[in-house]
Amino acid sequence: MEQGGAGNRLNGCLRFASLAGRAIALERCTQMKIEAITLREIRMPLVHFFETSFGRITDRRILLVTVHCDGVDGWGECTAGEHPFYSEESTSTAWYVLREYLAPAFVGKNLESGREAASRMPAVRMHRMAKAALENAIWDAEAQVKQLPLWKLLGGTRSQLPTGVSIGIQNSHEQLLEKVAVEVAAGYQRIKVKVKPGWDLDVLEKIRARWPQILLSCDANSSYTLEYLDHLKKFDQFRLLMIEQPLWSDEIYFHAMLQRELATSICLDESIHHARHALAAIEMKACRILNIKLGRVGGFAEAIRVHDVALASEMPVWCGGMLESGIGRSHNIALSTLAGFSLPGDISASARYWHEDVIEPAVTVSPQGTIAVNNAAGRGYEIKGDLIERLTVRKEMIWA
Ligand code: OSB
Ligand code: MG
Repeated sequence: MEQGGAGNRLNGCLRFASLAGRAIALERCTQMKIEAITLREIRMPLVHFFETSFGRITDRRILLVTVHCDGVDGWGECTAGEHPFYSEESTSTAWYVLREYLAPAFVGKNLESGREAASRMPAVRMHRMAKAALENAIWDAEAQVKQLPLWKLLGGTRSQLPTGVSIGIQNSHEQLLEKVAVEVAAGYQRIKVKVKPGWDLDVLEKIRARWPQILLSCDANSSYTLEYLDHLKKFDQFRLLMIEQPLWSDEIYFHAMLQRELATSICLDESIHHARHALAAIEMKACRILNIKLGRVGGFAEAIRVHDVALASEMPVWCGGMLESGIGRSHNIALSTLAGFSLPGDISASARYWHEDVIEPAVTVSPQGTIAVNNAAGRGYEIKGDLIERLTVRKEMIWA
């Protein structure tokens, strides 16, 4: 709904008309003018290091985006890592793309919705985590303007979310088993461990011996090739819920070849950037489960499309995590309320990552391993502005 002059524009409000002396809601007017966009980088030390097949990290450098639109601030988190190892993006490349291309295309513009923002992204190839940070901030603002919980705006229906944990590679098997014990005792519904050649069969064997019944999966982050076929077949004995992204990060077809040889279900993470990839993977039978990450697919609009494609094929999905601060975490929670998110997600409690999270309340998980979705308008968690200021190491405001 493009409107005429400024006087005609009613920003972020319910428009009422008085009819026969009674006020009735005519329409929800959500024209949002983006006055400015703030980019900031915060540094947050992790409670415990996190190690995958591509390395160990102890401190996060997180890029946050704030869209300022008449009285409402929408927040988005960029899930790019410190280094371009999980994907080609990093905190620094996302800053560059947001600063030079994405933010300038949106400041001074009127938008109705996060979905519209997705359709108006400038023609920058890839850099989906940078785009997602901005698009998701606009959805966050839209939910506040409409006074709706973000999860309802997305079309979610679930109110109790099954939750799992992702446990990185540790210094020793003993240290890993201790970590698993802590998370099982906390009630998490699914334990996922990182694997790579040299940290796989022994580890899974020890976990299974001690916990024969838990829902267990593993994530290789692309650390195997088809030369490991016989080795990967040995994973079948552990009755895993899935093996996540065993092969190359840019491959779908060869995962289909591998899936035919394994009893264990493959779950794709890195390979899926959008709904067409999801459809291709489903058609090729390259996996039986999909991990959906907001940043990897470029934001809420595409994440919903990936979800819809999977749901139509009855392929279960779950929400992946990228060691997010509370802001990204709250968005992951909102996404996980969609009907197809039937498997436990990596959306675990704030305290597993941070001494103090940047949102209030912190995300907590019940002894049954669920997160209760709250009904407050917007993302459902307040921003701790003072803490974020203290954690900020660089900040730039972009005006029209
Ligand atoms: O592959 O899921 C992954 C973290 C960084 C990069 C890739 C991955 C992960 C995780 C962390 O597994 C999940 C979490 O946020 O707890
Ligand atoms: Mg993964």
